Amino acid sequence: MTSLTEFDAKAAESGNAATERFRDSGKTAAIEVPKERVSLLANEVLSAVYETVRKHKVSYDEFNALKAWLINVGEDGEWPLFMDVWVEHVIEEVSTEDREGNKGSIEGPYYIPGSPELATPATLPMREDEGGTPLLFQGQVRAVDGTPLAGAKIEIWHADDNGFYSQFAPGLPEWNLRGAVIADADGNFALNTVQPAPYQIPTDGACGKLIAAAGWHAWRPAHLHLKVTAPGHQLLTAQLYFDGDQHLSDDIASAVKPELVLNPSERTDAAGNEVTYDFVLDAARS
Ligand code: MBD
Ligand code: FE
Repeated sequence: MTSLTEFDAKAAESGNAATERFRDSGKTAAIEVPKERVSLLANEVLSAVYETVRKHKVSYDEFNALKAWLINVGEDGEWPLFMDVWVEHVIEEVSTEDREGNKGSIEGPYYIPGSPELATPATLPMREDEGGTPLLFQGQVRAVDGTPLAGAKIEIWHADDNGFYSQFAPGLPEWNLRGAVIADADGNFALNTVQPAPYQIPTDGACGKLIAAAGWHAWRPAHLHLKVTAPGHQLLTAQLYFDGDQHLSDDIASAVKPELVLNPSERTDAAGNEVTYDFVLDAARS
């Protein structure tokens, strides 16, 4: 048997891996949504559906196509992908609208907690021949009042130069391009990685079918995912993008904000690019 590479990735496999991860994450364990709230939200969403059906006289063929497609979303394990691509951005928006510090962005389906902790200056775990332009990413983590946050943790994960995430495509080392950098006593951090490439969400599953059937595209701009934490402060979940990327203005996941776009410059002391970006964390809600 030949061993699989990342290029053998299948939507249903990455989808099912994301579904398993979500089930195991404990995110739903303690949630009890009050009956009144469930009724209110379910009624409003269904009313919006009825309105669309009446307005556009949705046919039985269209109704059945939708039913079949919804069944496939589940079979392909793509509910996490669907929810994160088409819904999470507005949840993120309303959840963080009172923040004074850093803008954030959506988590997406491919976060894995517990990545290796690395002292600054750090290099993310990567293969010897990892593709992509080397990137030195550095900055400082501060509170809203400017106080440096010593020992802040910067978790980072991103796709490789071919658009694949470790643990969601075969053949990649377990923690490839995933790590948790601990800032120094002045809140400063530096980490070495490679610049990711623009990324297409899986096209061979149910979400890809919707995209093709609607004549959309599947692209997200190249992005780094981050979670920044420090004691007494709110978790910042963010993504950082790259100036000049052709998908900044038409991200399929609607997750780009102007404050999150990096503009790296070429290094003069080594190969690759470098960029500085500081994180400002809001105090924990009291
Ligand atoms: C991704 O890499 C991603 O960041 C999001 C939001 C959805 C699908 C794949
Ligand atoms: Fe991503």
